[in-house]
Amino acid sequence: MNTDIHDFDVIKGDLLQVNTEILALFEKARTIPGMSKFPFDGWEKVGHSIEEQIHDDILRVAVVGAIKSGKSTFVNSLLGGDYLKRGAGVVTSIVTRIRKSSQLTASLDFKTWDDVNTDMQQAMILFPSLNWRPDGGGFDIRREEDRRELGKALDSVSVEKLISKETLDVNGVLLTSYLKGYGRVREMIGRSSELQKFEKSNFSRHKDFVGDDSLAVYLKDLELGIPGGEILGENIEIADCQGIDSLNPLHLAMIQDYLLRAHLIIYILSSRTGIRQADMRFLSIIRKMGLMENIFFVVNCDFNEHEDIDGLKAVVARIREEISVVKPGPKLFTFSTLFHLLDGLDDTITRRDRVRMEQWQNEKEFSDFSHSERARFLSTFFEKLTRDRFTLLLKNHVERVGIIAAGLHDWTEINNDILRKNTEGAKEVLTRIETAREKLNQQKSLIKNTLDGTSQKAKRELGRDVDRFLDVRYGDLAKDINGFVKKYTVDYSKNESDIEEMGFSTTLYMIFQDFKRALDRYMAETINPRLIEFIKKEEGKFRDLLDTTVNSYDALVRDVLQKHEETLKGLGISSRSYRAAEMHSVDMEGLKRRNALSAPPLVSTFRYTAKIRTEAIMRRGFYNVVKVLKKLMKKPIQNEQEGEIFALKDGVKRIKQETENSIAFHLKDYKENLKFQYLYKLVDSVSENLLETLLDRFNVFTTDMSEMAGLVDAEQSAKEKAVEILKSMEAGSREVLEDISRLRGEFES
Ligand SMILES: Nc1nc2c(ncn2[C@@H]2O[C@H](COP(=O)(O)OP(=O)(O)OP(=O)(O)O)[C@@H](O)[C@H]2O)c(=O)[nH]1
Ligand SMILES: [Mg+2]
Repeated sequence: MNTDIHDFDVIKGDLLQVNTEILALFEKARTIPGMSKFPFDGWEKVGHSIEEQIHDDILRVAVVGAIKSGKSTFVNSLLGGDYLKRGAGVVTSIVTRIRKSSQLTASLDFKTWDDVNTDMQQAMILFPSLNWRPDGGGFDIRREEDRRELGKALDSVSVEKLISKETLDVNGVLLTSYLKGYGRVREMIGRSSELQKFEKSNFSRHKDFVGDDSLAVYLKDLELGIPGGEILGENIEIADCQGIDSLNPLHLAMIQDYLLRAHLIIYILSSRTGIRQADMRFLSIIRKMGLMENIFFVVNCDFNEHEDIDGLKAVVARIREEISVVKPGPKLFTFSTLFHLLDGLDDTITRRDRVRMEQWQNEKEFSDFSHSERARFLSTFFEKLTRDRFTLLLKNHVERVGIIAAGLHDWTEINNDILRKNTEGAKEVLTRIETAREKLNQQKSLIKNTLDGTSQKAKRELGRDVDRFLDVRYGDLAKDINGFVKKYTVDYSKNESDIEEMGFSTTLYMIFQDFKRALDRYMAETINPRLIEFIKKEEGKFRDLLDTTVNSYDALVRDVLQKHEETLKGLGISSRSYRAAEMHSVDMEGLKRRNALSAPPLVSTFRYTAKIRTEAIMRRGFYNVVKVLKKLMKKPIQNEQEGEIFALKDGVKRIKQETENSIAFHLKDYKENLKFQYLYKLVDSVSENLLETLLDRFNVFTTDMSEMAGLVDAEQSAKEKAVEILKSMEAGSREVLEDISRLRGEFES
């Protein structure tokens, strides 16, 4: 197969053309005299939906890697322009998705006020000096009083103090960012649509949003439409993901969610740092998620960092060796993303960059190497992408269109044969066909019923597995998470000085933050990959069941059709050119993509904190309790802290209890969503599709022939007109069949 980048677009165009021609043939059938009931409703619908799917279906390419490894620069160099913000913020971050579009467009999707408030409330759990809500009502950033109180609370605990505790307090920064950006986004959120677009010359204004934490924190999603240049093809989405060693495990989960829907991964490394621990951690997560099949590695090299080309090659060799541990025989390429980006920018480049550029250009050895490596990357990568787009996005449609065209062709032949007979003969044949048709319809419902039975069985089995795996008490995941919570230990020795310095509630808050961070990380790095592994296993189980089902049904359908054809032959209807095409296994991935079916987001596994009740941990009048405790203790208390440490331990116990409860609540939620929002829907849509495809082949024989009976009696001129139309339809469908067989050829090799 020739894998020119543009081949995909050409074949896609051809397929669309063929589909249009078939739709036109249906239109033609409408003009047959006396044809009041249209026999091709079903096929026509399929034709239209195929058209839609061919346009909308998309393959996703995820660009990932450690922080500041040059991901955004890489994507820009691929697109040939400085479209993405380079060196964006750290605290908030979203996956930036890029698609081809007729003009530059940045679509910013804002969180709703509900999202924002929920987000903030979660961050406020145990936040010191925030037990001020007398009515316990929810925080609402739109209320001035709430903003003022939060501002005061933030000031009073002094975020700097928290930051100075080495662990940058994510929540503090998050809350501060929300408050800071409120004035500027107030107008934009809450409009009927939360989507804000920056188009054409305004396009680059989106960078102000992405680059400013206090604005970016309000974003839910960002999609860029780029006219594309030579690289960005149709039906592709490229996603620039944030650096994975960010402080926030939630961001890792967001990337995991994208990776699950992605088809190809490009992993960017920096030659300056080589493989870091964060890389190894992330790569092993990718492996655990079962996503190592389609991964490309790009070592982003900085010419200035290496003595000479041999020095660089030595670094790359070491990187290759290290990657091989998790991915043997990695596809690895080494070039400077910034060099190629600047190289492609021409006049828009700054003076400083130009100087840098020219210096790099003069380093012949480096720049030659980089050029050849980039070329090698582009050809390998696009060959893979083009090939995959053929097989994943088009192949199934070609098959389906083929079945429809063959059916249509047969229909015209059958009717032609009937009309050619004398009136008596034709009527006789039509009656016999009608009887055969009824039999066929019975077989059809039989197939439908058994298939329904199969999908019920699948649901029962999958449901049972899910219930077991995600059981909140005895399930594997629950046991492990609770084990983690129980084993988590706090070193109280350093807390004495903390209490003295920051007060009791701030200290407890800090302990909670450390605990939450550790647990979140455990969820993202250990629990989520296992969850994915499980879901994949269940999908595989379903697929196996399907394969057996498809095979046996396919045999059944062929058998029935063959018998029917023999009946027709006995009636003097010429034998068919059409042979029921072999059924291919169900395109489950395609159905998932097109119906937007995906497992409940992993990001949601972090929502457990939403259920943690601050008041259950920080009881009202807590300090009084401490005093009571002090009094109750037999020996006189040595110092203030002793009692407070005791109270702290009590607080930690409560934190753990609350966490376990909320995790149980959350797992139950996830379990139900996994079944009802994903697996069962998947079973339904796959069975529906399977039935449709199986029955496509019956269609030609089960269309209502009563119209034809009318025609047989019609005047000679009407009959002649009908025959003429049928003839031209037959010729048209034959041509279409030839086109399709040529298209099929494109997929082979
Ligand atoms: N000197 C030098 N700078 C580079 C090179 N590659 C990228 N940069 C710069 O490094 C900065 C970070 O690069 P980005 O492309 O934003 O990195 P990133 O991986 O997208 O970063 P995050 O998204 O924040 O994780 C940008 O200002 C780039 O211009 C290089 O080879 N040499
Ligand atoms: Mg970036």
